[in-house]
Amino acid sequence: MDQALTRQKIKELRALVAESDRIAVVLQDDPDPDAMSSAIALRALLGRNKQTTPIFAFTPVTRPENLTMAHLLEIEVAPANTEELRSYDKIAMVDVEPGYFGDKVPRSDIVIDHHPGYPLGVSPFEDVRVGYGATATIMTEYLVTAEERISERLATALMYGIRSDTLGLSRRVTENDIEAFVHLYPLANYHLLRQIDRPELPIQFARTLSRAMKRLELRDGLIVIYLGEVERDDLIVQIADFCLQFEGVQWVVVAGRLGPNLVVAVRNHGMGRANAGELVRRLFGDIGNAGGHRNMAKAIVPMQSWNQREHVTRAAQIERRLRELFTKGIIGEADPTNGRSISTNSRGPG
Ligand SMILES: [Mn+2]
Repeated sequence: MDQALTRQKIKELRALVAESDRIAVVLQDDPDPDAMSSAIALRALLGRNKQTTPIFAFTPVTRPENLTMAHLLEIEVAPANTEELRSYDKIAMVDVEPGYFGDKVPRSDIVIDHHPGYPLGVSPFEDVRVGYGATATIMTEYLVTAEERISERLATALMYGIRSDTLGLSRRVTENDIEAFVHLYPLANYHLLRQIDRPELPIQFARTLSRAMKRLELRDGLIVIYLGEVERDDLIVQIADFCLQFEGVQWVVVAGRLGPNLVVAVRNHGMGRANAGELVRRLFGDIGNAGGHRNMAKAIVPMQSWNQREHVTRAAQIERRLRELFTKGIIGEADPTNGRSISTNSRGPG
């Protein structure tokens, strides 16, 4: 950690903010743990509370783990509105940059982020550390350097933020992220972390799951399951993670119908060239939202668009067709000469 730089930044930040300023912290849509934890860390660093420094986002938190986190750690994210934001003395952005919002956010005074690809020199205070795995790491460095007390709640939030942005310290993680994580470790509350990690499954889901497990078939290292109608997105994701644990499994595709959409979660063990994110973009980019990383990806396709392209609607047919698509897709991925890469403007998870 570069303490001299961080110390300088803290000085700049504190000089910019007047005691009487009302500050709005604006987060990316559907805020994630890194964003939420960074927001409450900024508040702590500036010695503020939720009245003087509220947190906003244009769309609410939706992922169940993130909702659980917000609930257990008492992080309130209010709906943002351009007009209302104008009334604040300062606008801060953490884990996101002005370019993300376009005209929706009237001004930006403070930007702390780790995402690449945005122009600098837009806001009076900027600290963008593109190499970092999480904004929560930057915020932890601020708090440590400023010798601020890190409460149990804040430590738990920041640790969860770092962990979720780096997939448990396995993706895009730097020494700095690990150092911050280790610092937070003794301060965090493990009981709360466990509660955030393992959201309860609805009891009626047991039946859906048992039907799916009965059909489970491993072919070419690939498991494909279509769950039919599910009530929550994370049920699809949890089953995908679960199936990846079976012996001999290299790829898992779990899909379900959530409201009007077909949601497809993809996992792999990351061997060879195969890239889950590229694969879902290639398979579903034309009819829905698809993206992700090497080892995990997701597609959300309106059922109507799926029907128009695939002409299959019965559960067994959907499962069969998904297997066909992915079997072909994975074999295609393994052949480097066939590796088309399609660009996308989706940020993907994280
Ligand atoms: Mn982040």
